[in-house]
Amino acid sequence: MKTAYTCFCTDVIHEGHLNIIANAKKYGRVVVGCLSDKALIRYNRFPTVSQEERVRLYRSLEGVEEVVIQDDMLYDDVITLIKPDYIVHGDNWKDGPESAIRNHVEELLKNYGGEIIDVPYTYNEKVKKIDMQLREKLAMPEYRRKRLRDLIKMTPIVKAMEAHSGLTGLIVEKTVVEHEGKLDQFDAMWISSLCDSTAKGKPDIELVDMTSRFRTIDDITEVTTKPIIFDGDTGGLTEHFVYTVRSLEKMGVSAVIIEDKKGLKKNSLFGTEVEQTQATIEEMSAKIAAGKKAQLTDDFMIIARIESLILEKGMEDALERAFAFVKAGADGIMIHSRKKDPAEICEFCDKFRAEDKKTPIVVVPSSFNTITEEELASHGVNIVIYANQLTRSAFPAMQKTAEDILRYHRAKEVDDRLMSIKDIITLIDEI
Ligand code: SPV
Ligand code: MG
Repeated sequence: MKTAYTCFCTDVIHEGHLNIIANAKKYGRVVVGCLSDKALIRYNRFPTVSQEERVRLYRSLEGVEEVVIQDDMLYDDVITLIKPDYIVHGDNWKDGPESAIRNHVEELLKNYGGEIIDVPYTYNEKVKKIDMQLREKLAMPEYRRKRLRDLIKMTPIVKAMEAHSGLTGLIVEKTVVEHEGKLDQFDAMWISSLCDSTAKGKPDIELVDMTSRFRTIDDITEVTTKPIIFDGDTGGLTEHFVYTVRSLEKMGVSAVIIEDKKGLKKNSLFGTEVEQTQATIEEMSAKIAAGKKAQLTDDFMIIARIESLILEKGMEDALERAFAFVKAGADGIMIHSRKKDPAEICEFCDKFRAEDKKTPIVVVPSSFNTITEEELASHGVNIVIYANQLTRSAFPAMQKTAEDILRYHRAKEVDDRLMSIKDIITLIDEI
């Protein structure tokens, strides 16, 4: 008897999946692969049910004889293991980034005469609605909030990209690339004080008030599902910070990062070029402890950001603060640096990890941008934040367009580098 294999990465079975099984059955014994959590989060949307539940769900389907775990979005391992005669898939993988996976499967099957069966993709109102319902579930505060803690467990390094508007939120939500045969996407969003302020034409000095910052969160949560890490600046007065924690939890934000500075906060990338005052260990610890006491859910994280390297106070000071802030209740440590060389960040991470194996470490490699995610993970980093790159790429593009229209007294010269009218009007999904 021949074997027909199909890989599922869904939490809900609809007629499209049943159609795949029915087609696979025509070719042989049906084996379904359950894409593992680890692979799923790179490839598809975040799961709303556990890997074990997905296996149980697929096993319960009529016509399915066996369910195996597929641990990688590429099929190498699973093909070696079961040598299926047929790989059955919706024909939607013929286009877009997924086509790289199809091409790879085609090569693997050539080795022993296996065949791909592309089944016409089922897309109707009912399937569309199920898809929308799943998205809505993920966007709910209680799902979104806990997703960051889940991701830290699921992936070697969580990748967060800045968002400061609905549109940038959509870019972080939807951008998927294919590179060396694998798909990848961002895991989370960073609501940067720098970019949120800049988008409003204001300096990054805690001038944009919390109500306005919350409005930005609302704009983003309206159109996305990915978890949010909020840049809480200094956290403000402890008496205010406790209210901020409650509001953020309620909105479904996963984490707030507060930095150990007081008085007039300036952006860290100014370093010692401007006057900035570091809070004492006692002051910052009291703020963290008050925030943790105010927090109502188990999901939310308060992450302490250490500015000792930025303010040139030395490695020992940074480490002393890190251990003290964890003791005060911090759920994670962000260590910042504005050096181009990542050496001091790596040294901090190695020394911190020597004593604390589990508290998540967060870094923001804006200046030390040569280090790769893999290298950061090897030093024990759990979250990498790309804090401002979307803003920094959009700004010069807009400025040049404005200049060129002024220069040429018409828009023709800039048109080639603009998104087409058709693309811009279809960019936002209709309900
Ligand atoms: C931000 O993005 O606002 C940050 C990170 O706080 S940094 O600008 O590097 O200080
Ligand atoms: Mg900031």
